[in-house]
Amino acid sequence: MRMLLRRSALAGGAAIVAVALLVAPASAEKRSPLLVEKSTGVRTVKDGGTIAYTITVRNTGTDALPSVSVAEDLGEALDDATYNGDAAGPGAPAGLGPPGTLTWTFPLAAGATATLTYSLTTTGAGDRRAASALRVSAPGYSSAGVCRTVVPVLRTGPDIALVKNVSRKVAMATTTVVYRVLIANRGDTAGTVDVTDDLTDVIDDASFQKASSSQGAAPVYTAPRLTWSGEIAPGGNVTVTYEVRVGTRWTNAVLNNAVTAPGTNCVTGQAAECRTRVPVSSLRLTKSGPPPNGGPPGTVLNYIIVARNDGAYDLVGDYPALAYDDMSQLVDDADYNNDAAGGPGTATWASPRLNVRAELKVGESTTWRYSVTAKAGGNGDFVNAFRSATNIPTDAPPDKPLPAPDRDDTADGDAIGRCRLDPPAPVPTPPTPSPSTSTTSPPPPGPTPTTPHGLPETGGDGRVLLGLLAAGAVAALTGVVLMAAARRRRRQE
Ligand SMILES: [Ca+2]
Ligand SMILES: [Ca+2]
Ligand SMILES: [Ca+2]
Repeated sequence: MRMLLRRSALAGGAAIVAVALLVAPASAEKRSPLLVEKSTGVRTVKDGGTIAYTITVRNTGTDALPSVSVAEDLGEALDDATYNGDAAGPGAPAGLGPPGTLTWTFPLAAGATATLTYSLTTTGAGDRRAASALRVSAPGYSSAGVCRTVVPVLRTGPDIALVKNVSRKVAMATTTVVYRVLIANRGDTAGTVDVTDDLTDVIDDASFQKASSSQGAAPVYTAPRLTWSGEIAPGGNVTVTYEVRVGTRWTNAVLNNAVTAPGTNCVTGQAAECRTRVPVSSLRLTKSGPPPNGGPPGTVLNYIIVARNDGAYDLVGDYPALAYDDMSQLVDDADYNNDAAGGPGTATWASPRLNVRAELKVGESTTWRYSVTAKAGGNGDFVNAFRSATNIPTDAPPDKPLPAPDRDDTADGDAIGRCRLDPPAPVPTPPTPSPSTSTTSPPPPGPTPTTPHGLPETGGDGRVLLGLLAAGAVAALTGVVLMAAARRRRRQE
């Protein structure tokens, strides 16, 4: 199958046409005669497989080109593959030149096509993207950009990947938190895996409860690590499940842990799919006030209530800090004076409760003072209690999926690129100061505009287009200068 990437050529062609219509300088109408196509032959390759490249360079012009240079930069492929020493075609190189580049140099007659080939064999090392970048140049023509191809290198053998999910976004005291580690083999042969979850930063706030696996051996918990080892058939998977229970006292109020397994996506456990973090929410309430025997009727009794977010979860938005001072056992002995003062947040009286609401980030607190006046007729117990009514999310975070396996249908798998050389870019001629050209700015100083080195295949169109527009602008200025010179000649005649 052959696919052509035409964007560069189309965008460049459109730009040239536009400039030509505006000023029509003769030098800008001449298009590059070189048509370059590159094929990798395959969209993907497996470990140990071969990528056979074919590059065709056709001189579509009417003049022979004495020297065409084709340089293929293998810098991003040699981490994944070895060069087979088989470059062929006119002017084929004897070997790789520094830095990992194959260069063919040859003459090309008008209408002729040169076919250049070489191959790589993948090693299973590297970043699994065999990328190569082609530049073509000829005297009088600068390279319009780079034909960059990327061939994904697929694994052979087992391909074991893990993902770990958890049952709660947020926990609180006594919450049971359930972890599920899915271990899947997407490869073409069975593979063994050793999975470890270090629970050091979990069991400082929670206690380990139990663990199980969907098949194979049972997980083993030896504090602080949970481990599971086993073989997984190609296409098979195992789920290891385990539970912890948050305590009522904790260290850093965060259940933070990661699975690790050599030879998988979780070698270090740093990838997001390998980790979970469950904050523990807590609102610590304190209260100071008079002794519970209160005082004789008419005595004013003062209270201070404080709510502090001492967990690791911000109590804001839909889940603010909520607490209430329950005076149901006090109102028979005293009247609330409707004088709550403090903050942040609000304190509102709804007999027999004083309700406190505040947005408290981790570490923040809200403080309120109020008073009651003792009265006769009660049972003499001046009892009230400050309690939390805070809600937290009880749902699970969205399940993370397994990371995508090496696939053969990614956009990066476009295996065939096409590029075309720039039209000739005339050397800018400094304008002669003259009234007839005074409305035009001088052309930019310096060398002929060229395309920046290292243009990627994707995202390069705009830069190529800019380069072409710059060349067109220079050409337009040259056209103005030529017309001015013609007018001067006519005046002199
Ligand atoms: Ca690579
Ligand atoms: Ca912890
Ligand atoms: Ca009472």
